[in-house]
Amino acid sequence: NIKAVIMDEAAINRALKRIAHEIIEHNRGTESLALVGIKRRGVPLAKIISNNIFEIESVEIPVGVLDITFYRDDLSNIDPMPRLNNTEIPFPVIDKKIILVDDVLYTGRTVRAAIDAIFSLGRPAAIQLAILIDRGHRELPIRADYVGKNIPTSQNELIAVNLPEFDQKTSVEIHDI
Ligand code: 3GP
Ligand code: 5GP
Ligand code: MG
Repeated sequence: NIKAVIMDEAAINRALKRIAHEIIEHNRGTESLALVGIKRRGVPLAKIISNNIFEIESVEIPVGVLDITFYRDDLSNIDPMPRLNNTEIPFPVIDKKIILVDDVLYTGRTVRAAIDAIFSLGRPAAIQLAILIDRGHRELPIRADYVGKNIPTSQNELIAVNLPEFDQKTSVEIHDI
């Protein structure tokens, strides 16, 4: 049950360009940077950010993929512990500045699991977090370094992030459950 469109395609593209600039500024360039998208929708976002950085700096930042899902025994039951399914990180994480990318930041449990997964592969120089939407309701001391948009939500609202790989449109919407 859709309540409002919060970002259209132009707004999403502007936010992802700004985040690319912020990443370069914050890290004083692109040295040692690597992006890791969290499946599913964090992956196309990480690729767009990598493309945006290439347009600004002419440097190709590698993109890895982490698959962290919440175990569900039915559609309404989400296990509080997210579990790691799959990693495709085609570069050594040792001494890299890893930027995790996800669509929505909520409790922070997915990001915690992602940090664990990175550390199981080696010791990075740093881990940073880029997120398209921060919807609040954190249950862990985790915050994002780069935020597309803060959207305060209630627990019975849902943020729909629509991206071409998975959806017929490009937008961010608020829904009632
Ligand atoms: P996505 O990463 O492709 O967007 O978290 C697994 C998937 O379930 C996500 O897919 C996300 O879109 C969707 N999802 C929607 N609402 C929720 C929610 O409240 N909690 C979790 N864990 N996932 C949600
Ligand atoms: P967290 O682990 O922070 O609670 O939740 C983050 C993960 O759950 C993200 O990967 C995101 O895809 C999903 N998620 C949580 N809430 C929402 C939401 O309202 N909308 C969407 N699209 N995904 C959500
Ligand atoms: Mg996600």
